[in-house]
Amino acid sequence: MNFRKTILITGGAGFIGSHVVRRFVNNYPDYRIVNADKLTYAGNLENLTDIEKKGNYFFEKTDIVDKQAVVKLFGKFNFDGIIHLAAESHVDRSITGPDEFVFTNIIGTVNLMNAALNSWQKVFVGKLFYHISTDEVYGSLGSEGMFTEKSAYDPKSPYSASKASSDHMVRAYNHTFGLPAVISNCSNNYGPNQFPEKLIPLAINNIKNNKPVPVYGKGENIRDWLYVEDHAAAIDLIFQNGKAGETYNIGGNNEWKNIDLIRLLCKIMDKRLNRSIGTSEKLITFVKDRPGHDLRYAIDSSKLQKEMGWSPIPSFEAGLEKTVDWYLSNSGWLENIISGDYGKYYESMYSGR
Ligand code: NAD
Ligand code: TDX
Repeated sequence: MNFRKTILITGGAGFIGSHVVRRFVNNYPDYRIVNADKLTYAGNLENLTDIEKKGNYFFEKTDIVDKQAVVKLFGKFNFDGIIHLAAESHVDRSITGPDEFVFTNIIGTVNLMNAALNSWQKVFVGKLFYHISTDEVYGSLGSEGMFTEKSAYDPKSPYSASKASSDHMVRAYNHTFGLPAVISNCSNNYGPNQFPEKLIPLAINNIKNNKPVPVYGKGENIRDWLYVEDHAAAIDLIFQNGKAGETYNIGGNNEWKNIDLIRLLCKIMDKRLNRSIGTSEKLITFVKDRPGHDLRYAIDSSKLQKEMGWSPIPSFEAGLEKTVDWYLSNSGWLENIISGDYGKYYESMYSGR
């Protein structure tokens, strides 16, 4: 088949990447979608079983830190667009082991941009390098205000510092070499297929198994939660309509204190597991805080809403219920993770906390 475009999606076996791959494979049958992923602990091809046999989907096991592997990948395919999601993504892991964050998030991004420049040879018509980033690059907010595209960068964790560095490199490549690049910075995602190191799936798994639900500090930190399919829809819009050199903020307009979110989740779990109301809440356990824990994130996504007509789903409770239902009816997916190295990770991160 003759494909109209060939698109590289990096990190497509991860949480957000798998939703982006699925959306593009299904919505654009005339695009060849190449998912390049190293399959780290967070990469899981089980996330894509429903589309893996489609004729426009291709998987390449690739480590983006390996320069030669990246050059080889770009030699094999002539990419028109790159949607770059591959990253080390968990803040707690960046505190216990920052090096991998520097390698993958910074060097990996530079390797991809060098390969794109080399492949496109200054003929940039119809080409785009789209870098997926996070609201954490802006640092932490007090009780007022929201991050806009103009907010100053002030990253506070090794994770956010590595993402901020990669954002700076993308802007520098755009400015210096003319690489047609866009960046989006998104708030906390939740939904099906999220690795259970992150707050919501970790809590769902622990509540289900009657284990303590660890809440850092007093549970007063605030995050702006966005359903993962809303992020994938925003990525699609920005990939099709975004202007090179621009940045777009993506957020749920949905701020929750961690403790209030966990209480809501406990109520939903009580209903779904036919437990009397209040049973799951008893599992909440306050534990030692994350070092340097950012207090509050909130994103102003009015630019994206105005320019591209994007908006997130209105009900967080409905999104959480869908998420809980997915985890409860995909217990095999969760078991496959829990039975691997996850036990060791959990022990090292939470015992004695
Ligand atoms: P994830 O950890 O679930 O998935 C990351 C994927 O990248 C995995 O499939 C992993 O195998 C792959 N990967 C890691 N290192 C690699 C390497 N060296 N080479 C090739 N592949 C590699 O992450 P996620 O939560 O889906 O996040 C995806 C992207 O979105 C990241 O860039 C992250 O910074 C960004 N982001 C995430 C959130 C969130 O709430 N999860 C919010 C905003 C932005
Ligand atoms: O066990 C926990 N207990 C707890 O209280 C965990 C894992 C987290 N928390 C807190 C820390 C945060 O305030 O819950 C909040 C959410 O934590 P995470 O799920 O680890 O997400 P966060 O640190 O906010 O970062 C996420 O959002 C931005 C993603 O992991 C990043 O990849 C993304 O860029």
